[in-house]
Amino acid sequence: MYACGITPYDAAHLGHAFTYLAFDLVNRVWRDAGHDVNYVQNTTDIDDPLLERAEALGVDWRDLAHREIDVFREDMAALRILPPTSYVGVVESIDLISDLAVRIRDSGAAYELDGDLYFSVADAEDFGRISGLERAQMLELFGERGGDPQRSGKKDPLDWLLWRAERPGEPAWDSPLGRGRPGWHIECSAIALDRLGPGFDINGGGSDLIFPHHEMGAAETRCATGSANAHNHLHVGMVGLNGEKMSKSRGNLVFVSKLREQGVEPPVIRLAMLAHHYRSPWEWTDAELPVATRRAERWRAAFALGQAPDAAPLLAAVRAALAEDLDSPAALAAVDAWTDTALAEGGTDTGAPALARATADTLLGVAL
Ligand code: 5CA
Ligand code: ZN
Repeated sequence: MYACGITPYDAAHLGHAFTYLAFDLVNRVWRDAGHDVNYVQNTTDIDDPLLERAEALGVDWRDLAHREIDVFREDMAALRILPPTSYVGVVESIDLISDLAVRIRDSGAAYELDGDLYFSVADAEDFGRISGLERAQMLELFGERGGDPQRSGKKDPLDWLLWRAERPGEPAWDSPLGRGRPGWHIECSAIALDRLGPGFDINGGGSDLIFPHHEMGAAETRCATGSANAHNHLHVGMVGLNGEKMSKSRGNLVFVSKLREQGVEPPVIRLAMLAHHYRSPWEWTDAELPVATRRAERWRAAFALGQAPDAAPLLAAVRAALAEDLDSPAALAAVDAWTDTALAEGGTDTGAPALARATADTLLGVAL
């Protein structure tokens, strides 16, 4: 499994956490089923937004990245999001990335423009298969999400950058393509191909990455290897605040680290997110935390009972809910139902509270 990781120029917000929670549920379901999971996540530790923010703050881009990576990993650990098998940075992968760009160039699907290397969309087989978008929508999103449809000299406005030749004042690395740095999509293609090979099970991230990122990345892998990168794509709904997608560029953020500083318990944050299905976009509001806090209190009280109703059916219900496209709201409802009965009527099973607690902890990552 490959999940697109953060660009570390700002602390992890609830949108990021919600995306990595979805992958964490897949990881937990697979492990529960006895699979060995190889889960790779990149870190975009060199890219335009990171350089721009570092310049605005007057700090070195490497220091900014290290600092934000540390905060992100602490937040993820606090939320009991199991770490990937490997976190792979772009800076440590420059050779892998430039090698893949060379393979694409040698296949004839790329061309040079003033020292930069572009993928020619005309050579992308099945372009649009992942996003299902019309060309006009593609052009709009490409412009909004890091692309350069306006650049003159390209064969097609949708052609995308594989390798950016060195610019004065920008970091650059030596490569067979000359000194420069990678374009965005190729980092994920190269890292996934190296660590997982083509044909791995799940590739994904937030739904803001469907186009252009995953469409263009899939085209790169198909061009270089002749096969699909992943059998399935998983895209997580956007978390918003005040009617807009929560995003670093808009600045309308609720940070996981801030909530923790304010004393909100990590399992409460996790419960608030689990109340939303991973594919649905939703808005963070002030109502989230009181509901999650109350739920945590009731679960905790039930798990502390000396005896309760048999929890084996609860374990089965949580497994069944997660098997149904990671239906976490249904899983929470199953624990709520067991909790309500346990607190209202008690029970006779002395092992049940521990089994219920272990179910919440192991499958849902809610440790109470
Ligand atoms: N480094 C690239 C991916 S290679 C990137 O998109 N970084 S990011 O820091 O902007 O986002 C990290 C992850 O969080 C991505 O999977 C992205 O799709 C997801 N994400 C960003 N904002 C939100 C949001 N508001 N709601 C849900 N997921 C989000
Ligand atoms: Zn990515």
